[in-house]
Amino acid sequence: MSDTPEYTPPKVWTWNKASGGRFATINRPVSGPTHDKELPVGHHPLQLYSLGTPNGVKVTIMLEELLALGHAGAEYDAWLIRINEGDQFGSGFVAVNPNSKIPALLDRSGPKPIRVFESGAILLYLAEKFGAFLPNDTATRAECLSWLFWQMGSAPYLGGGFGHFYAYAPTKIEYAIDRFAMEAKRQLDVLDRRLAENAYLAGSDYTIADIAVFPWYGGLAKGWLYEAAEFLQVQDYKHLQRWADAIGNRSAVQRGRMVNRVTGELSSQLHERHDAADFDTKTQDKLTAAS
Ligand SMILES: N[C@@H](CCC(=O)N[C@@H](CS)C(=O)NCC(=O)O)C(=O)O
Repeated sequence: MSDTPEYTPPKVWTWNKASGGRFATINRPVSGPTHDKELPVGHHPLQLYSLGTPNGVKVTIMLEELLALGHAGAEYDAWLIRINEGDQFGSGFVAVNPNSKIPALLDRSGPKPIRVFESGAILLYLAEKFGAFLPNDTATRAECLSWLFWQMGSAPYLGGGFGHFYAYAPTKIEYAIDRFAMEAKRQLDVLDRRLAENAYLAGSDYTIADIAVFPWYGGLAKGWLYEAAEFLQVQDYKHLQRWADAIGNRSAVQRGRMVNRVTGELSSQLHERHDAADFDTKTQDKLTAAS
């Protein structure tokens, strides 16, 4: 066991602002806006307010996939919400997502704007709106929705549990890391077994279930999250690796991963996306850097 000193919780919890950890400055025990700030609005039917984290990337991948299929109505403006600077607590953002978390979508294509928050709800909304990446057949649709909701329920153990305690917490707590490493590996195994028998999560077709799961578990398998590839021995999940490679090679996925991204190589960061041509500038940057 670790030698972390014993903590006895007080009778009543109070907010310790100096709790430390990577996100200590933005965490609060209350909701609602902290300041007045309107959100910018662009020309396209869909306005996305987001950041290139695994939850944000689900939506930009979906939008790029829809555009690649020829759905012009999926044209979007992607605005950057810098959560480390508290943009999610501006009044305009809170009006679109009362939960103050990215991603948040405003569909302005109809007579009245429609807000959608929670990445799983956004994927489902877009899939239904455009009739894409959601199977029609009852059994396959049920399988797709089951994996979509599996992702929504499971990823908090990976991000808020394993990722938090392994990479971000101010002290390394053996008990917490053990508990969540075990759960992360169990989840990887769940996916690996499913993908041993199916090309994609819902069966033979690529769906919103894959789009939801890829940024988290594909990212973990490819070593993009928490520098934990060796610790979790992700190379052992062979079927997950095969699936992550197949999805990661899709050009819409590669574009979606660049949008609202603020980390990694500069040439892979497209802070805001307002036009398909915005990616060309970035490709040009990459070529210039390579020459
Ligand atoms: N269940 C939500 C989770 C969204 C979420 O946790 N977003 C994080 C970034 S990945 C965020 O905005 N955090 C800001 C904060 O907690 O203040 C979803 O899938 O949309």
